[in-house]
Amino acid sequence: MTQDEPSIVILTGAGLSAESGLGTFRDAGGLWTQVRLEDVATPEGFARDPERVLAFYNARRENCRAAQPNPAHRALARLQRARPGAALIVTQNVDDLHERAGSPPAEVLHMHGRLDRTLCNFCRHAFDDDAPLSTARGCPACGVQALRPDVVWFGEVPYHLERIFAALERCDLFVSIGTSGEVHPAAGFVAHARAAGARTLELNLEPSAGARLFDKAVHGPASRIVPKWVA
Ligand code: BJW
Repeated sequence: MTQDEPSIVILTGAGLSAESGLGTFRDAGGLWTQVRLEDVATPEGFARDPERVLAFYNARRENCRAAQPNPAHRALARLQRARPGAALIVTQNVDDLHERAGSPPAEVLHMHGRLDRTLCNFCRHAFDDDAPLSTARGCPACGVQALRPDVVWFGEVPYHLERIFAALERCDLFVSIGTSGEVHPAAGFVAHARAAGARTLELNLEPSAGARLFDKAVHGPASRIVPKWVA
């Protein structure tokens, strides 16, 4: 294994940022119990009512800016800084709390995109920008008024999949933190890593949908169990 080939792949989900005040999706009181995901997190929902979708994400952007990394984000950043190139974070989270906790940006792959980036739904130009979105704003590249947050909705293809699957096939250890294991393709990563020979560990509040595929599990709040695992 060369230095730039990670030996640990860490998949993170909404549970990691829950104690930073950002809501999860499927827990009691989670986002998908408050709004219909078909309305706000699909290309069809955006086509039907773009103003509604943009208002939903403008509010999420504000919440994200106000949130702070918690001890679990900081512990993962310490691990990465202690072992440069050895631990790759693959996050489903669209917040930037890994980076703000000190994780090297090149070692964090945002497979479901980022709230602080904007995408033109017409020409696919993507750029750093978290100013409020509206249907009146035009794309800086093509001028068309079709801007949206650069996040991956249901039915769209997640980012960085080639690099992620290559890392899963080479890693010695796969760790899943704060994710329900309900959403594909991320839900299949544990089986993929395991089939390629990795040990597997789940750190979550409760057993996830894929719980039987993990060699070991620790249940509890991320801010407690992640620093303990890293130490
Ligand atoms: C704590 C905690 C604490 C709480 N400490 N833990 C039928 C079968 C299989 C697949 C499909 C199917 N029908 C359709 C599909 C595909 C679909 C899919 O998976 N659907 C399922 C729902 C069935 N997937 C897609 O469409 C994806 N694209 C795709 O498949 O493309 C095709 C393709 C793939 C590969 C190659 C080529 C083509 C895209 C999925 C996009 C998901 N987007 C969202 C929204 C992003 C933008 C936004 O934020 O608004 O991503 S949905 C939402 O779910 C978000 C999350 O990243 C994602 C995962 O959620 P996560 O992180 O797991 O959160 P929760 O809430 O579910 O779980 C939190 C967990 O934390 C819980 O277990 C808690 O207990 C725990 N927890 N507090 C520790 N303090």
